[in-house]
Amino acid sequence: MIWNKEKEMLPENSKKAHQGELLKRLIRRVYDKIPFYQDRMDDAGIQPDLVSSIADIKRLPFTTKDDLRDNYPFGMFAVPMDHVTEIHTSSGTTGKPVIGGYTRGDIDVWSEVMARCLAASGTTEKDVVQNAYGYGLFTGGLGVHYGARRIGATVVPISGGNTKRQIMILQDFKSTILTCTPSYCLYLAEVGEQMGVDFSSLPLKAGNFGAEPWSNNMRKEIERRLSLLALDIYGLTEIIGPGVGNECEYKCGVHICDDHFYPEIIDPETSEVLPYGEVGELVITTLTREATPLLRYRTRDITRLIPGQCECGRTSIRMERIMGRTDDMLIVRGVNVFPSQIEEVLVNIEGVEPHYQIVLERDGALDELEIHVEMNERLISDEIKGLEQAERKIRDDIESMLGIKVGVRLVEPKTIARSEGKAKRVIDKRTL
Ligand code: DLL
Repeated sequence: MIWNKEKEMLPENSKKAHQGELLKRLIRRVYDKIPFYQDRMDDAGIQPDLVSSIADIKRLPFTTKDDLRDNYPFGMFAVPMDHVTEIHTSSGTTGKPVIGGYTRGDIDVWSEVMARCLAASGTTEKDVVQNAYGYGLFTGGLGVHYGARRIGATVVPISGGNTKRQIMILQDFKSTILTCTPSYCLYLAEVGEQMGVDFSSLPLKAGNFGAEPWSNNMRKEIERRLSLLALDIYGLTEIIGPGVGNECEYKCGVHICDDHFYPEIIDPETSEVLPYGEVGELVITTLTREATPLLRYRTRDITRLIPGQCECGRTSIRMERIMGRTDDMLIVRGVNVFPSQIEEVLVNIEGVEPHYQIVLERDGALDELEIHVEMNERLISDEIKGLEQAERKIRDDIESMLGIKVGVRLVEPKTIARSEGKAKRVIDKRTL
């Protein structure tokens, strides 16, 4: 379902003109209100009236996570504090968090883009949204909350965790939409199955899953085990939170709400803008954000923009599901490895669960990569031969994909720590 046909199906030319107008206003605003941007632009000799169309965006400076840290906590705010109605932070666990400020207008935009995302997975005012993203400083909980309210659906603000209770509420409240991280969703499936729940008999029909990388195979697994339509939702605190974009029912990329968030792809090494279709780092400009506007923010997320029109009728630009982050990418014996590649293989293998961890160690000069993956109950009761076969298959498939030797260790069911939010997939014990 398309929530806002006028905005989501804007013809190409009108969209470009609209984006250009917003960019002109944005530049003026950040130059006048944020000393950081004024200095940056003065240093680069950029006048705020330089922009005449969206194509001029290429001439503007980038903003990095370090810039935000240097201006922590409120140095990047473009409005006085009495206009800020809410503050959120990124879910990062190390160092100072990254801050997002919201005016009333920002919350209004957030509600609008989140309504688009939830509607894309079929949410209407008749639905019951079980929102298992964490409430609090993390943007997941309240972002979904605002969108569901805008649609007029019934929100169940259960937040993350307390998994047995989640299953009970799912059954008793007849929740039709589930929102949480994909790893937590699989954990819900596991606990529900143990409790003897038949998900196919529940009214659950769809879910918006995101906040961490996941694969198409993991989608299939979630859809099979919970009997629902599983769509990818993307976002980050710095830009708005969840709601930057969502897949539609055609599952061919995340539609970015590009009347609010302007995306570009750059080469992370050279910062050069890459043409549509090429893989690189996603850069986003917040065209309408009032409290914490950002020019060309380097997200560190790796993806590509997908040219062409989607069958759903939306004209918004699509991006491939996030392949990893520039800072998540492991370099193992010189080869770039993304955890999502390993997950893609594991989900296709009989007898193992998509619960895994990648352990990196250094033996002398060589990196050793070992994948710990849980067996399911069936495999564990199998003969040694069955276990060896499963282990060999995983190793062969991963080695042929990555082109490097890896170790595989099958571990007992339910021994890999479950997460209520974002899963921790990599344990890097190398001291470099
Ligand atoms: O994770 C916002 C969010 C909440 C998105 C709920 C979707 C659903 P942060 O904590 O600031 O915000 O983390 C942002 O998470 O830069 C990506 O690396 C990653 N991420 C978010 N969505 C996806 C996704 C929220 N669908 C960081 N696929 C981003 C892969 C994702 N990675």
